[in-house]
Amino acid sequence: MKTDKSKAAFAEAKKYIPGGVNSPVRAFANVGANPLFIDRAKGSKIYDIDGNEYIDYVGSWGPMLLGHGNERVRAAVKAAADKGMSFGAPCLAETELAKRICTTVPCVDEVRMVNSGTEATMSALRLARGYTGRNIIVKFEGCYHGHSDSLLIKAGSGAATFGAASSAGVPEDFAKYTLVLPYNDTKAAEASFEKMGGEIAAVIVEPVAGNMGVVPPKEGFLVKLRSLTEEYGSVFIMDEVMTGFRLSLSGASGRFGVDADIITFGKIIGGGMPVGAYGGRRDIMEFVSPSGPVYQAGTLSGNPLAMAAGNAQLEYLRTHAYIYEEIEKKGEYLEREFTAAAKRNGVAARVNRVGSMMSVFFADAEVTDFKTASQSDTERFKKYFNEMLKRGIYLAPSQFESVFLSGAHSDDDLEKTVKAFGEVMEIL
Ligand code: HOZ
Repeated sequence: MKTDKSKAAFAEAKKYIPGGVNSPVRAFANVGANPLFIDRAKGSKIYDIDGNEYIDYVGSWGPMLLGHGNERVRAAVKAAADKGMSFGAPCLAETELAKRICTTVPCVDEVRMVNSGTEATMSALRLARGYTGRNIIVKFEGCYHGHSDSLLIKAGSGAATFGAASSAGVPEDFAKYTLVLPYNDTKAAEASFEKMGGEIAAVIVEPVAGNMGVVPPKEGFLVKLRSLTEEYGSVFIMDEVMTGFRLSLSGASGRFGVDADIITFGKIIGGGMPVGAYGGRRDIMEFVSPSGPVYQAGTLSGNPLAMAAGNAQLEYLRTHAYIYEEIEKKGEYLEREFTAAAKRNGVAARVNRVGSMMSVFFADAEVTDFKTASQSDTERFKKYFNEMLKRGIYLAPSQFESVFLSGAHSDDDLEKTVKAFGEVMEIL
């Protein structure tokens, strides 16, 4: 596999962009490799600028549930582009997308469009604080909710990858309002609410953690968070940037049957374009400006191209909902075969999966929170990542991310992936 062009492109990029990338995990630093510069993508495949083809399990970090370049999404974006790139004024496609979300996700009455998951979670926190008149936010160790100040504390994803779970530049005065608890620990949540429940504005959680690798919620964890927040009058925020419209049409909240007060969405509702949104109970959402006193704004919010892509993708999912069952089966297949291959070769590995999200941890013990995720063998992951890449399988370049399956992954793709995994386990 020749990657000379990607190597040269990275060297050039480093002259003008910090670390050569516009988002840290992409630098491949943690897996000791040179990032691949991508030329194009179609269906389940991506192609780098050296002309190599890979089966893509990153899917732009989740939104490509239909695979890359879905015809209907592309056609919708092209048609919208012909009418104008940005208006900074209301357009019909915004209401259409908002209505789709509100009618599909039961606990969302109203929704505000923004441009990214980070904006969605940051705005949801401000709203929760404005609504409750309280300051404290509860988050869980290893969960990542974007890079705003209150949330970049003991965070997963790139923060965990680069070994600095809390960022420089976050004033202690801000950090003191963020209470970090272990994921899946209902006792810790109960104890915190008993101690200071009246001061807690919101609990924010990834209903299936995807940014410390995939960690499913234990039975009763989400239900307990729901009941505690209800009892103490705090706002329950489910961050569905990864799981929304992925784990079911109504996301993780629908899949597990647990309602939230606010749900945050990310790029999946924009068909991969820069979109985020936060939505929820009407009485809370009515606190958002111009209806209420919590200010949040943006010229590109509700951008016509992004709305067109989102409407096309969500309409496709609504009318092809069998995709969810198909992807579930693909996930089951990979989980089963990966687990068996690791066992056959005596490799200590744990495969965590929920639906189309999956992670392989090189660990003896079950991975249920950030502590156990961090105990996995990241050196082994590094070798695994590079050997899979050599065999044409493009995985997220970090132990603390997820595999994302799509409707476009074919049986042939999956078989090739299982074959590659088996070969890699033999040499690991
Ligand atoms: N933090 C993102 C994954 N959880 C990575 C985003 C990117 O590099 O595009």
